[in-house]
Amino acid sequence: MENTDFAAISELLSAPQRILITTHTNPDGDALGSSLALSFYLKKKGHLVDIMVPDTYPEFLSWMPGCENILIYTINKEACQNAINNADITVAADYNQLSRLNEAGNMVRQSSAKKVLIDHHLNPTDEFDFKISVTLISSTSELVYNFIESRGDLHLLDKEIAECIYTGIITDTGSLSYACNYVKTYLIIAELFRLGINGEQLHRLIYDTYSENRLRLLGYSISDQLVVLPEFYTAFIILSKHALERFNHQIGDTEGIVNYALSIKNINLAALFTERDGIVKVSFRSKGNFSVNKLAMECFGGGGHRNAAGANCTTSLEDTVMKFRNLLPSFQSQLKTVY
Ligand SMILES: [Mn+2]
Repeated sequence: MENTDFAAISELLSAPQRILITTHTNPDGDALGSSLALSFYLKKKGHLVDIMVPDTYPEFLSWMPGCENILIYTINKEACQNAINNADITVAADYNQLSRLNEAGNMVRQSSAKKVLIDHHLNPTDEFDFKISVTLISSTSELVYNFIESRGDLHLLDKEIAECIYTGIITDTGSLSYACNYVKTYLIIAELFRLGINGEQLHRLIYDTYSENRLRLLGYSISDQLVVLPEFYTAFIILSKHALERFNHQIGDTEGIVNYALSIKNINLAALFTERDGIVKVSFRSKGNFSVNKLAMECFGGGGHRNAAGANCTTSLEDTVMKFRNLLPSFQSQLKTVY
Protein backbone atom coordinates (compact mmCIF):
# COMPACT_ATOMS: atom_id res chain seq x y z
CA MET A 1 0.00 0.00 0.00
CA GLU A 2 1.25 3.44 -0.89
CA ASN A 3 1.29 6.00 1.87
CA THR A 4 2.14 9.65 1.50
CA ASP A 5 1.49 11.66 4.62
CA PHE A 6 3.05 14.72 2.94
CA ALA A 7 0.60 17.16 4.56
CA ALA A 8 0.83 15.72 8.07
CA ILE A 9 4.62 15.69 7.95
CA SER A 10 4.67 19.25 6.63
CA GLU A 11 2.50 20.24 9.58
CA LEU A 12 5.03 18.59 11.90
CA LEU A 13 7.74 20.75 10.33
CA SER A 14 5.86 24.03 10.62
CA ALA A 15 8.12 25.14 13.50
CA PRO A 16 11.88 24.51 13.88
CA GLN A 17 12.60 20.99 15.13
CA ARG A 18 15.53 18.85 16.19
CA ILE A 19 15.56 16.14 13.57
CA LEU A 20 17.62 12.97 13.49
CA ILE A 21 17.72 11.27 10.10
CA THR A 22 18.66 7.61 10.30
CA THR A 23 19.40 5.10 7.58
CA HIS A 24 20.10 1.40 7.29
CA THR A 25 23.19 -0.72 8.04
CA ASN A 26 25.73 -1.03 5.25
CA PRO A 27 24.56 2.35 3.93
CA ASP A 28 24.48 2.50 0.13
CA GLY A 29 24.25 5.38 -2.34
CA ASP A 30 20.52 5.86 -1.86
CA ALA A 31 20.71 5.58 1.93
CA LEU A 32 23.31 8.35 2.06
CA GLY A 33 21.91 10.30 -0.90
CA SER A 34 18.39 10.52 0.51
CA SER A 35 19.60 11.26 4.06
CA LEU A 36 22.05 13.97 2.99
CA ALA A 37 19.65 15.60 0.51
CA LEU A 38 16.89 15.68 3.12
CA SER A 39 19.24 17.08 5.76
CA PHE A 40 20.46 19.91 3.51
CA TYR A 41 16.87 20.80 2.67
CA LEU A 42 15.62 20.67 6.28
CA LYS A 43 18.54 22.81 7.45
CA LYS A 44 17.58 25.42 4.86
CA LYS A 45 14.11 25.38 6.42
CA GLY A 46 15.58 26.26 9.82
CA HIS A 47 15.67 22.86 11.49
CA LEU A 48 18.57 21.37 13.47
CA VAL A 49 19.48 18.18 11.68
CA ASP A 50 21.80 15.26 12.38
CA ILE A 51 22.29 12.07 10.41
CA MET A 52 23.07 8.74 12.08
CA VAL A 53 24.13 5.51 10.38
CA PRO A 54 24.38 2.21 12.32
CA ASP A 55 27.76 1.32 10.83
CA THR A 56 30.41 2.71 8.50
CA TYR A 57 29.54 3.74 4.95
CA PRO A 58 31.75 2.50 2.11
CA GLU A 59 34.84 4.49 1.19
CA PHE A 60 33.64 5.03 -2.40
CA LEU A 61 30.82 7.25 -1.10
CA SER A 62 32.99 9.35 1.18
CA TRP A 63 33.20 12.16 -1.41
CA MET A 64 29.49 12.88 -0.93
CA PRO A 65 28.81 16.39 0.38
CA GLY A 66 28.13 16.41 4.12
CA CYS A 67 29.43 12.87 4.72
CA GLU A 68 32.03 14.07 7.22
CA ASN A 69 29.30 15.15 9.67
CA ILE A 70 27.42 11.84 9.72
CA LEU A 71 27.31 10.17 13.13
CA ILE A 72 28.35 6.52 12.98
CA TYR A 73 26.86 4.43 15.79
CA THR A 74 29.61 1.80 15.97
CA ILE A 75 32.27 4.53 16.18
CA ASN A 76 30.60 7.12 18.41
CA LYS A 77 27.80 5.57 20.46
CA GLU A 78 27.59 8.40 22.95
CA ALA A 79 27.04 11.10 20.34
CA CYS A 80 24.45 8.88 18.66
CA GLN A 81 22.62 8.21 21.92
CA ASN A 82 22.54 11.95 22.64
CA ALA A 83 21.23 12.67 19.16
CA ILE A 84 18.49 10.07 19.61
CA ASN A 85 17.51 11.39 23.03
CA ASN A 86 17.50 15.03 21.92
CA ALA A 87 15.47 14.55 18.76
CA ASP A 88 11.92 15.87 18.42
CA ILE A 89 11.56 13.90 15.22
CA THR A 90 13.40 10.86 13.90
CA VAL A 91 13.28 10.08 10.20
CA ALA A 92 13.82 6.57 8.85
CA ALA A 93 15.20 7.07 5.37
CA ASP A 94 15.53 4.20 2.89
CA TYR A 95 14.59 1.35 5.21
CA ASN A 96 11.30 -0.04 6.47
CA GLN A 97 11.82 -1.35 10.02
CA LEU A 98 13.79 -0.04 13.00
CA SER A 99 15.54 -3.37 13.49
CA ARG A 100 17.63 -2.42 10.45
CA LEU A 101 19.41 0.03 12.77
CA ASN A 102 20.75 -2.91 14.78
CA GLU A 103 21.50 -1.90 18.38
CA ALA A 104 20.40 1.71 17.82
CA GLY A 105 16.96 0.51 16.67
CA ASN A 106 15.68 -0.10 20.19
CA MET A 107 16.79 3.32 21.33
CA VAL A 108 14.99 5.00 18.46
CA ARG A 109 11.92 2.85 19.10
CA GLN A 110 11.81 3.82 22.76
CA SER A 111 12.50 7.52 22.26
CA SER A 112 9.64 9.97 22.62
CA ALA A 113 10.39 11.55 19.24
CA LYS A 114 7.79 11.49 16.50
CA LYS A 115 8.79 8.82 14.00
CA VAL A 116 8.64 9.54 10.30
CA LEU A 117 9.34 7.04 7.53
CA ILE A 118 10.42 7.96 4.02
CA ASP A 119 11.16 4.84 2.03
CA HIS A 120 10.51 2.74 -1.07
CA HIS A 121 10.86 -0.80 0.33
CA LEU A 122 7.82 -3.06 0.50
CA ASN A 123 5.90 -3.66 3.72
CA PRO A 124 7.05 -1.02 6.23
CA THR A 125 6.30 -1.90 9.87
CA ASP A 126 3.84 -0.05 12.09
CA GLU A 127 6.58 1.55 14.20
CA PHE A 128 6.19 4.93 12.51
CA ASP A 129 3.77 7.77 13.25
CA PHE A 130 3.88 9.15 9.71
CA LYS A 131 4.84 7.48 6.47
CA ILE A 132 5.93 8.41 3.01
CA SER A 133 6.04 4.91 1.58
CA VAL A 134 6.06 4.54 -2.20
CA THR A 135 7.35 1.38 -3.82
CA LEU A 136 6.90 2.08 -7.54
CA ILE A 137 9.73 4.58 -7.65
CA SER A 138 13.46 4.46 -8.35
CA SER A 139 14.75 5.33 -4.91
CA THR A 140 14.20 7.08 -1.61
CA SER A 141 16.24 9.95 -3.05
CA GLU A 142 13.55 10.46 -5.70
CA LEU A 143 10.99 10.39 -2.89
CA VAL A 144 12.91 13.16 -1.10
CA TYR A 145 12.72 15.23 -4.29
CA ASN A 146 8.96 14.63 -4.44
CA PHE A 147 8.59 15.61 -0.79
CA ILE A 148 10.43 18.89 -1.37
CA GLU A 149 8.30 19.46 -4.47
CA SER A 150 5.10 18.78 -2.53
CA ARG A 151 6.03 21.60 -0.17
CA GLY A 152 6.60 24.03 -3.04
CA ASP A 153 10.28 24.25 -2.18
CA LEU A 154 12.03 23.16 -5.37
CA HIS A 155 13.66 26.61 -5.48
CA LEU A 156 15.68 25.54 -2.42
CA LEU A 157 17.44 22.76 -4.34
CA ASP A 158 21.08 23.41 -5.10
CA LYS A 159 23.98 21.56 -6.69
CA GLU A 160 24.89 19.69 -3.49
CA ILE A 161 21.36 18.43 -2.94
CA ALA A 162 21.16 17.54 -6.62
CA GLU A 163 24.37 15.48 -6.39
CA CYS A 164 22.97 13.54 -3.45
CA ILE A 165 19.64 12.83 -5.15
CA TYR A 166 21.39 11.84 -8.40
CA THR A 167 23.70 9.45 -6.55
CA GLY A 168 20.70 7.78 -4.90
CA ILE A 169 18.83 7.36 -8.18
CA ILE A 170 21.86 6.10 -10.11
CA THR A 171 23.01 3.59 -7.49
CA ASP A 172 19.53 2.20 -6.76
CA THR A 173 18.75 1.64 -10.45
CA GLY A 174 22.08 0.12 -11.52
CA SER A 175 22.83 3.28 -13.53
CA LEU A 176 19.28 3.46 -14.85
CA SER A 177 18.95 -0.19 -15.82
CA TYR A 178 16.16 -1.34 -13.44
CA ALA A 179 13.44 0.15 -11.21
CA CYS A 180 13.41 3.20 -13.48
CA ASN A 181 10.62 2.74 -16.02
CA TYR A 182 9.14 6.02 -14.89
CA VAL A 183 8.87 9.29 -16.80
CA LYS A 184 9.19 11.21 -13.53
CA THR A 185 12.62 9.75 -12.76
CA TYR A 186 14.00 11.18 -15.99
CA LEU A 187 12.27 14.52 -15.55
CA ILE A 188 13.89 14.80 -12.11
CA ILE A 189 17.28 13.87 -13.56
CA ALA A 190 16.88 16.63 -16.14
CA GLU A 191 16.20 19.06 -13.29
CA LEU A 192 19.30 17.84 -11.45
CA PHE A 193 21.42 18.55 -14.51
CA ARG A 194 19.86 22.02 -14.73
CA LEU A 195 21.11 22.53 -11.17
CA GLY A 196 24.65 21.98 -12.39
CA ILE A 197 25.57 18.40 -11.58
CA ASN A 198 28.26 16.74 -13.68
CA GLY A 199 26.87 13.29 -14.48
CA GLU A 200 30.09 11.99 -16.00
CA GLN A 201 32.16 13.06 -13.02
CA LEU A 202 29.66 11.59 -10.54
CA HIS A 203 29.69 8.30 -12.43
CA ARG A 204 33.47 8.17 -12.16
CA LEU A 205 33.34 9.01 -8.44
CA ILE A 206 30.81 6.25 -7.79
CA TYR A 207 32.02 3.49 -10.07
CA ASP A 208 35.66 3.96 -11.04
CA THR A 209 37.02 3.61 -7.54
CA TYR A 210 37.72 -0.10 -7.22
CA SER A 211 40.78 -1.13 -5.24
CA GLU A 212 42.94 -3.79 -6.89
CA ASN A 213 41.71 -6.25 -4.22
CA ARG A 214 38.08 -5.50 -4.99
CA LEU A 215 38.57 -6.12 -8.69
CA ARG A 216 40.43 -9.37 -8.01
CA LEU A 217 37.67 -10.45 -5.61
CA LEU A 218 35.17 -9.84 -8.41
CA GLY A 219 37.31 -11.89 -10.81
CA TYR A 220 37.60 -14.74 -8.30
CA SER A 221 33.84 -14.62 -7.59
CA ILE A 222 33.00 -15.06 -11.25
CA SER A 223 35.74 -17.47 -12.37
CA ASP A 224 35.93 -19.74 -9.31
CA GLN A 225 32.79 -19.31 -7.23
CA LEU A 226 29.94 -18.93 -9.69
CA VAL A 227 27.50 -21.85 -9.82
CA VAL A 228 25.12 -21.89 -12.78
CA LEU A 229 22.04 -24.12 -12.75
CA PRO A 230 20.43 -23.64 -16.18
CA GLU A 231 17.61 -26.08 -15.38
CA PHE A 232 16.50 -23.72 -12.61
CA TYR A 233 17.34 -20.47 -14.48
CA THR A 234 19.48 -19.67 -11.46
CA ALA A 235 23.09 -18.68 -10.80
CA PHE A 236 24.76 -17.96 -7.50
CA ILE A 237 28.11 -17.06 -5.97
CA ILE A 238 29.47 -18.21 -2.61
CA LEU A 239 32.05 -16.12 -0.75
CA SER A 240 33.47 -17.66 2.40
CA LYS A 241 35.04 -15.69 5.21
CA HIS A 242 38.35 -17.17 4.19
CA ALA A 243 38.00 -15.90 0.61
CA LEU A 244 37.03 -12.41 1.80
CA GLU A 245 40.11 -12.33 4.03
CA ARG A 246 42.32 -13.46 1.17
CA PHE A 247 41.26 -10.38 -0.83
CA ASN A 248 41.49 -8.10 2.21
CA HIS A 249 37.78 -7.42 1.98
CA GLN A 250 36.60 -3.89 2.77
CA ILE A 251 33.03 -2.74 3.35
CA GLY A 252 31.28 -2.36 0.01
CA ASP A 253 33.65 -4.64 -1.93
CA THR A 254 30.96 -7.26 -2.58
CA GLU A 255 28.48 -4.60 -3.73
CA GLY A 256 27.18 -5.38 -7.20
CA ILE A 257 28.82 -8.79 -7.57
CA VAL A 258 25.43 -10.54 -7.54
CA ASN A 259 24.38 -8.60 -10.63
CA TYR A 260 27.00 -10.38 -12.74
CA ALA A 261 25.31 -13.70 -11.99
CA LEU A 262 21.99 -12.24 -13.16
CA SER A 263 23.54 -10.88 -16.36
CA ILE A 264 23.76 -14.38 -17.87
CA LYS A 265 21.24 -15.07 -20.63
CA ASN A 266 18.23 -17.10 -19.42
CA ILE A 267 19.22 -16.68 -15.76
CA ASN A 268 16.25 -15.17 -13.92
CA LEU A 269 17.33 -15.62 -10.32
CA ALA A 270 20.73 -14.82 -8.83
CA ALA A 271 22.09 -14.98 -5.31
CA LEU A 272 25.27 -14.04 -3.51
CA PHE A 273 26.13 -15.72 -0.21
CA THR A 274 28.66 -13.83 1.88
CA GLU A 275 29.98 -15.28 5.12
CA ARG A 276 30.52 -12.66 7.81
CA ASP A 277 31.15 -12.89 11.54
CA GLY A 278 28.40 -15.16 12.79
CA ILE A 279 26.01 -14.48 9.93
CA VAL A 280 25.59 -15.27 6.26
CA LYS A 281 24.43 -12.32 4.22
CA VAL A 282 22.37 -13.32 1.19
CA SER A 283 21.66 -10.93 -1.68
CA PHE A 284 19.01 -11.89 -4.20
CA ARG A 285 18.34 -10.47 -7.65
CA SER A 286 15.72 -11.44 -10.19
CA LYS A 287 14.40 -10.49 -13.59
CA GLY A 288 10.82 -9.56 -14.41
CA ASN A 289 7.92 -10.74 -12.31
CA PHE A 290 9.79 -13.23 -10.13
CA SER A 291 9.73 -11.68 -6.66
CA VAL A 292 12.88 -12.12 -4.61
CA ASN A 293 11.25 -9.96 -1.95
CA LYS A 294 8.78 -12.81 -1.41
CA LEU A 295 11.53 -15.42 -1.52
CA ALA A 296 13.71 -13.50 0.94
CA MET A 297 10.82 -12.81 3.28
CA GLU A 298 9.10 -16.19 3.31
CA CYS A 299 12.14 -18.45 3.24
CA PHE A 300 14.98 -16.44 4.81
CA GLY A 301 13.33 -13.84 7.06
CA GLY A 302 14.59 -10.91 4.97
CA GLY A 303 13.01 -8.64 2.39
CA GLY A 304 13.57 -5.74 0.03
CA HIS A 305 12.17 -5.08 -3.41
CA ARG A 306 10.64 -7.32 -6.06
CA ASN A 307 13.88 -7.63 -8.04
CA ALA A 308 16.46 -6.93 -5.33
CA ALA A 309 16.24 -8.26 -1.81
CA GLY A 310 18.38 -9.70 0.93
CA ALA A 311 18.50 -11.55 4.21
CA ASN A 312 20.87 -12.20 7.10
CA CYS A 313 20.95 -15.84 8.13
CA THR A 314 22.37 -17.32 11.30
CA THR A 315 22.74 -20.73 9.68
CA SER A 316 26.16 -21.85 8.42
CA LEU A 317 27.29 -20.95 4.91
CA GLU A 318 26.86 -24.57 3.74
CA ASP A 319 23.39 -24.90 5.28
CA THR A 320 22.21 -21.58 3.88
CA VAL A 321 23.32 -22.49 0.36
CA MET A 322 21.80 -25.95 0.74
CA LYS A 323 18.48 -24.47 1.84
CA PHE A 324 18.49 -22.22 -1.23
CA ARG A 325 19.34 -25.09 -3.59
CA ASN A 326 16.61 -27.26 -2.10
CA LEU A 327 14.02 -24.52 -2.69
CA LEU A 328 14.77 -24.21 -6.39
CA PRO A 329 12.65 -27.13 -7.68
CA SER A 330 9.55 -25.51 -6.17
CA PHE A 331 10.25 -22.30 -8.14
CA GLN A 332 11.25 -24.03 -11.37
CA SER A 333 8.06 -23.38 -13.33
CA GLN A 334 7.83 -19.78 -12.10
CA LEU A 335 11.44 -19.16 -13.04
CA LYS A 336 10.90 -20.67 -16.48
CA THR A 337 8.03 -18.34 -17.34
CA VAL A 338 9.40 -15.04 -16.07
CA TYR A 339 8.09 -12.06 -18.03
MN1 LIG B 1 16.94 2.70 -1.73
